[in-house]
Amino acid sequence: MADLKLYYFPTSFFSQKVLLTLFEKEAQFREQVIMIHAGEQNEPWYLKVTPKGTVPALEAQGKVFTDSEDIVTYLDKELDTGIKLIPDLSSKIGQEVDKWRRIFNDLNIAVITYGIVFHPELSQTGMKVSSAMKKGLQSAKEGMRKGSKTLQEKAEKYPEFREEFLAKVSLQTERLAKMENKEVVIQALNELDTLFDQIESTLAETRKEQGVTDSWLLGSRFTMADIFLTILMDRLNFLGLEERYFVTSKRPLANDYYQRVGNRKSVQQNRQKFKKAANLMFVRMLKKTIPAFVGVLGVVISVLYWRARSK
Ligand SMILES: N[C@@H](CCC(=O)N[C@@H](CS)C(=O)NCC(=O)O)C(=O)O
Repeated sequence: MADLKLYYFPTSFFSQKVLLTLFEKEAQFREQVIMIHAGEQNEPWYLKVTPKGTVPALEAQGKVFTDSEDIVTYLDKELDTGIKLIPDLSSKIGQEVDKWRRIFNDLNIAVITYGIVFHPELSQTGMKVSSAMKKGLQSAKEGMRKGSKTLQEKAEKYPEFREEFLAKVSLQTERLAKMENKEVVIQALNELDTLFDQIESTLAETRKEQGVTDSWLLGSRFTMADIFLTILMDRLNFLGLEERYFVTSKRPLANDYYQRVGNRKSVQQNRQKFKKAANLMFVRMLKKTIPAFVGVLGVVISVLYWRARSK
């Protein structure tokens, strides 16, 4: 099996797509967390890995893949673990999976996620975040507002990555305008309602065709369409929007799907990673806000260690 190294951040939607794919395929991989809320993706060393300065990125067989779609396509093709998530396009299921990948890829996840951070009143039940993660998201929000200036300064400081930084400035300015515009966010949330109607009717059709009640989106086989649907539902749940999109009284099949998918080992592994992000942010917040505390803690641990040894 190829030596794989994944650069990612656990709460990043596109990183989750790759992580869940790796867990589904039971793959072995090395990993490095990139603290995107602290701007580590814009450090020169990481830009040497991927000039795009985004996560995820995958190093494999001397190459670097820098887009989650390319990464999952590569992984599914190259990792011969007996589990295939992207069926051949010549089959009916292959075409269906392809259709759903396009549908999910058209969603503007950044606008949906940060749309809720900017307009929390649009969340049904409130975001499910620890205080550290809330702070991380707030600092990401502020970072985005100040982002253009920081990136422009970086463009001057590191002329070899000037183009990349300036491209990011225009992308982020465009995104920020969308996230800050409540109407645009409401529109994106309304489009999700239409999508979930389509998901509910597809789940009903699949059940009817298969004659079973425990099928996935397109059949008994868990595919890349399910990877997308799972991380989308996890994201909406995290944003406090589960009651809007998949509460039993509204879309019972989607709700049932969400309960069942939570039993998959891969999904649990992915959720563990997500939880870890909260700890990473907490440690960072601690270091930033009370560096002396970390120093004192280090001294206390050392003293306790030497005392224990000398007994
Ligand atoms: N199309 C890319 C999108 C990657 C992307 O936008 N990643 C976000 C996190 S979900 C990121 O790295 N943001 C930090 C930044 O752009 O500086 C993919 O599918 O991999």
